[in-house]
Amino acid sequence: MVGLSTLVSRGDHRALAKAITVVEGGGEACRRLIHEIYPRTGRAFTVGVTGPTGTGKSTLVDKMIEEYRKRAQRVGVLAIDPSSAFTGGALLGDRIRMMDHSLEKGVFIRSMASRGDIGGLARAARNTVRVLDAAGMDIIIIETVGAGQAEVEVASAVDAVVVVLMPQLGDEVQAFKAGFGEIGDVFVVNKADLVNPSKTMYNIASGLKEKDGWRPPVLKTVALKGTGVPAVVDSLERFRKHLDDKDLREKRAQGRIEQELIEAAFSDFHRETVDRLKTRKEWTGIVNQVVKRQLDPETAASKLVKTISKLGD
Ligand SMILES: Nc1nc2c(ncn2[C@@H]2O[C@H](COP(=O)(O)OP(=O)(O)OP(=O)(O)O)[C@@H](O)[C@H]2O)c(=O)[nH]1
Ligand SMILES: [Mg+2]
Repeated sequence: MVGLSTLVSRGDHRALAKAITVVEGGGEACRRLIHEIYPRTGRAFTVGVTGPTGTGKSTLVDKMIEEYRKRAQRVGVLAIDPSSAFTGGALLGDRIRMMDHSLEKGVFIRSMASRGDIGGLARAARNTVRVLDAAGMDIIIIETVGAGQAEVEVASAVDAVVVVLMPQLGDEVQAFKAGFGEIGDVFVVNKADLVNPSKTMYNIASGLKEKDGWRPPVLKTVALKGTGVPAVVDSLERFRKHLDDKDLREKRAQGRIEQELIEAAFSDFHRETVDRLKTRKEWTGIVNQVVKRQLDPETAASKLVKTISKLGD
């Protein structure tokens, strides 16, 4: 029987969907899969697309897929849904809107629910990127909403970040100041058909700083019609070249691998330790003592640290 990882590297869509489910589930099955595919990753260019709700990210991603297909690139997309139930409708809309491409061999689209577990989500997202990378996708796009910790984490897991805003939202520049300015490599002011975007573009550009010799461009688009989208893709290609020319890709990867390993190791350590701790009689004893007020929680915690450090023996 042909293994899942082999099917993934052949770009088999059903195998891809299955592999991503494995990765989402985590644990031993995920570890085995990543172990097998990791040597075949590292080729894809990964792009995060983020910004406030409703600025047109999904519409833009859809048009970016089209543009990349014209350039004979294979594209994988991971849409991270906000956990909020209010967006159920928009979520479905996203799926339908992006569906146009999903039957095509060179495009694979998947969405993932954020479930409020940021660490787990970032880990699943990183591993999903690896699966798509091993499957031969040239470009991998991750769409996230907002400037919260999840976005910052996901943003730190990709090669390039596109921040999508729209003109005169009123507080878009404020939202921008609240964190988007730091994470973007390319800025897009979408819905340029509704309001003249010049002022917004100027405000954004004047707040940006050059980073490692790259000044993030500010572009305008009408994603609905595809206007300006080739220029977004051109900018991403230029940014990719900039990263390669200056050997920045490895340097940036180093930082995010460090972060990933620390998070993954501590998360696994935490889970395993809790499981083991709960099998010990000291655990029940200490809990009971605190319940009966024979022991205070602070002293109990320090006793547990000692118990935990002996677990490894
Ligand atoms: N007028 C105009 N409307 C647009 C444009 N791009 C997107 N829209 C519309 O804006 C709405 C939101 O677009 P989406 O692509 O779903 O936006 P999003 O940023 O992905 O939204 P969330 O994922 O919910 O944050 C939809 O009704 C789109 O049709 C544009 O360039 N011009
Ligand atoms: Mg969207």
